[in-house]
Amino acid sequence: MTFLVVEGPEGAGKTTLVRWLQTELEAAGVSVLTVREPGGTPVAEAARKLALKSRHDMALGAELFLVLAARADLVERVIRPALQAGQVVLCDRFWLSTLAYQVAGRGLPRAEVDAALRLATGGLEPDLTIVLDVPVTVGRDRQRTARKVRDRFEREDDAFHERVRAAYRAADGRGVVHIDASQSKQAVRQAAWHWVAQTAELSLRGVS
Ligand code: T5A
Repeated sequence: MTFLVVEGPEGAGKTTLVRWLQTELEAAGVSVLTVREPGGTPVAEAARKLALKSRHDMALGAELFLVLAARADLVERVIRPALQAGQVVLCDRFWLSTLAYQVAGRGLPRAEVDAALRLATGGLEPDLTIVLDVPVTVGRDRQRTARKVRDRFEREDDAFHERVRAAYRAADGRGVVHIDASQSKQAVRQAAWHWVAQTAELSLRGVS
């Protein structure tokens, strides 16, 4: 039972790293389930569409509860069953995204969001959270080069994204590690694999 999360600001390379980790873990004989947030169930995908693509203005609380509705459904219907079945779960974004975007970015109050997060996840915490760090301009350039269609968050100004980045850089606590993602993909993979291998090993020892 190992729950791994990759986090970081826009264009940090999360999805690229998650795909690579999945391939490497599978090559090592590990059964892996990969998910991304928000999304991963029909309800969560519907909430994602509203939160990211809606053309209508929305209350900040509405945005928060859309991402939390997605998370609640994903945790209960996909992540917990997979962990209970002994799979490693690899998740592209999780609760730290909510603290970075809805608390630091949007300015919602931390204590209330923490309480709502606990309700949405039932207290589930990752064993490892890899936080990728890149300067805002580097992440945005990467998105432009990848010709990504901009969503509601990506259309926010640099000040918003600097607050998001600062929140990620300040993140600490159980299982949180930071990697300089302005390095080459190869260097990022090497650093990430170090932590993933260590965490999976510890967890395997724990259940044997
Ligand atoms: N959100 C989400 C909230 O507000 N609250 C929440 O609680 C949650 C869960 C999700 C949005 O939802 C918000 C935050 C987000 O705005 P998304 O599209 O799923 O949106 O996530 P994004 O972070 O926007 O995805 P991106 O694709 O922009 O960023 P990634 O995944 O970090 O970057 P990736 O891997 O796609 O790479 C981008 C480009 O960079 C290259 C890749 O090849 C690719 O072309 N690249 C590198 N280039 C050079 N060096 C490296 N080391 C590189 N790594 C990758």
